[in-house]
Amino acid sequence: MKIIDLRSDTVTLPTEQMRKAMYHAELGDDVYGEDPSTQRLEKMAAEQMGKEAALLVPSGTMGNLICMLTYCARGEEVILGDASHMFINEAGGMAALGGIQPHIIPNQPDGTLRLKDIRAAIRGDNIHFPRTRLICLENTHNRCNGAALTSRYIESVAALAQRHDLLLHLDGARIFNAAVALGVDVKELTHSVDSLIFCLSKGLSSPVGSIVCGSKEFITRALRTRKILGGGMRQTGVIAAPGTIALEQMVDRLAEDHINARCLAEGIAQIPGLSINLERVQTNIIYFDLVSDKITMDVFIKQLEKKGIKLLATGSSRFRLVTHYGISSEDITTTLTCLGEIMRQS
Ligand code: TLP
Repeated sequence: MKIIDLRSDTVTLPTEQMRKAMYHAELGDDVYGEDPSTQRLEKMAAEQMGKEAALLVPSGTMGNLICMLTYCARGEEVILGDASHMFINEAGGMAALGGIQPHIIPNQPDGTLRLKDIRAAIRGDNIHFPRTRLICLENTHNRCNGAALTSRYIESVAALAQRHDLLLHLDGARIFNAAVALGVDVKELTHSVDSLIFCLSKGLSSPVGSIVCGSKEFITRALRTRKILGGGMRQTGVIAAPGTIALEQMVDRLAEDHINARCLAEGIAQIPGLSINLERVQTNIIYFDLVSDKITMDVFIKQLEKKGIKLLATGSSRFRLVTHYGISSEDITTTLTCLGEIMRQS
């Protein structure tokens, strides 16, 4: 039985060409700055993002943490969304390791933070207050239905940050999904931020790695922070080589994942007992609710598993499905058939 794994785009396996590239990668010790494959990838990533420099790191979580620790001293504050991955899903790293205080404000359903909420969260100059250092955005927004933030919105936050002498960081784990969905060059979404991370290991299907991008000066400091966290790796060419292929070959095809997500969402909307807001479906992440009282979440999950379908429970009645390179349009049809059967029989 084929397993249709819709839990996340992190489950994607490297392509044949990526595996070959890993085998043949030109290698050196990256802590000495001598791994040619890594240097190639970092140069390409910086160019694509329109930044001066880039740094390969083991994961998106470490990339975000490196940026927070590089920017902020202990007791300083970061403004970010209450539904952001950095706040909810990164094990409180900035507080645990950096003594950095997250100042959360509500994420709107479209993933944005309201400018007036950001403004109100910026601390005044008063010895009683922590010093606000930075604002963080997330694009696409994982918990807000994979919403893509527009360049216009990001620029408005950047202008606000500048006016208050603050920095702007972007958790762009899925920034290419945003660019493809909005039909813009990715640089349009990154030019106004001071730093960003993006992941090679999600929709782009590379096995390991994320990239931090920013100014040369910032990346030089981030290199030291990466070392502190134990993220200085040696023959990183084995992960950089497939990462280069990810950037060269796997970006445009994200559009297929978005089409599959849309088909899946439209099918789910037709199934009695399941509820989905179609207006929110923009990229490869969809959320739906089980609204029938005839079947429990546990039974629903078990029955799907028996049919080879995996999904992620994210709330008391809520599920997340993510389309990716390992999911075909036939898999979408199969998933919808199975969902329909389970709900009919319950
Ligand atoms: N997200 C994972 C899980 O951690 C939830 C997923 O399956 O979606 N930023 C965003 C917006 C992310 O969605 C993720 C991973 C990260 C950062 C962290 O990346 P990794 O997993 O490489 O540490």
